[in-house]
Amino acid sequence: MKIGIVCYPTFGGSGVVATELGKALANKGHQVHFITYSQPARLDFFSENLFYHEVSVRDYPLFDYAPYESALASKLVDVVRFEKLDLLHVHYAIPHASAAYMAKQILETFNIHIPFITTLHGTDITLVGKDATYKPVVTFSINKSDGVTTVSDNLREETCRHFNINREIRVIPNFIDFTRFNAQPKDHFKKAIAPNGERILIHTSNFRKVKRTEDVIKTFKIIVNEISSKLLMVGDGPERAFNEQLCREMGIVEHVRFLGKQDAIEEILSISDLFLMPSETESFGLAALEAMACKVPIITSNAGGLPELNVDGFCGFMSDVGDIEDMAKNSIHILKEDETLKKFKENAYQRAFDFNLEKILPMYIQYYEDILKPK
Ligand code: GMT
Repeated sequence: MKIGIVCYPTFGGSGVVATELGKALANKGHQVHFITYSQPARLDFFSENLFYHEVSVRDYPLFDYAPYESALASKLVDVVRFEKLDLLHVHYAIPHASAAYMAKQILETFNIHIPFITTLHGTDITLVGKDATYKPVVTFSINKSDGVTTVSDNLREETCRHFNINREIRVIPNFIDFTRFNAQPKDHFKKAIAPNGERILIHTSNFRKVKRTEDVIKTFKIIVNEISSKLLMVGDGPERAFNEQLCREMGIVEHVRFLGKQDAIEEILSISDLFLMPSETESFGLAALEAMACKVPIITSNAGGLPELNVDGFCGFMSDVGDIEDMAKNSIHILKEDETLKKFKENAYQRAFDFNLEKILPMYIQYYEDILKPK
């Protein structure tokens, strides 16, 4: 198949899933064309089946806001016509689904019929999409997509609850590539971070309000009073400066390191003992799955789709949003005894296997084939 993938090319979860999916499809011999405004973060190597088409937005003094959606739709028309694509797969509804719909209508005038699939990832529904600013366009473009997937049952339910949806939505969860994400022996690195054998806790995110990074720090403060430990805060975003200040006020700076954005996240996960994700909402929780694949148990909230990933008491624990006392108590339970930690680490790895790329990729391929089948 010749597939066009549209996504946000950043470190965000939807961009990561779209890029990893494209890479996996290319490995299976499909031709994959990424169409976006800059090279996707994880597309940093050569493959004969992978192509990248940049959407450049022409600026003009009249524009306060350059019209990216129109530029994307025009680029889609161009790439579909000249690369003879079979299918478009757009990740994150806004503005990708409506741009794909527009491109599809334009291509009809050339007698080219191209189906498009929209994958909803989370905030395009739960935060941004349901806002009146975008809601009519999101509703329309979901209903006009030839196929729609969500990354969890919960996100499908949320989509149907908040939007007037008149079509079937298929659930295809996030996945993990074990050839990249696995526990690697990085003892020298562990020693540098935790020279006295401290337990290492980790949080990775884009430090937006929805991630409740403040809860990570407050939970850690309770833990460090009881267990000798270090906290790694990986990523960057609007809450980071405030979080650093909070650590100073709480007197825990020497136990917390803010590492900023990191490419080789699997190496940092490999030295970690516990992953914290207290999110306000989380449609799936890809970052937690990446941790589990590296044998790191998870402490999460029970929001959104997290109960579809975290098996309470097996690979980690879940608490109500904001219940930092409970999160700290559960963390201490996992971290206190070596034997308990070892068991949770193995269980985390085992649970991650349910989302192995090799198992989830065929679901996407099957869906593409279903959509392409003549009706
Ligand atoms: O929340 C993020 O980090 C980014 C966001 C996105 O759409 O780029 O992530 C969402 O999509 C991921 C991949 O499908 C999911 O694993 C995340 O749970 C989801 N984030 C939220 O729902 C807050």
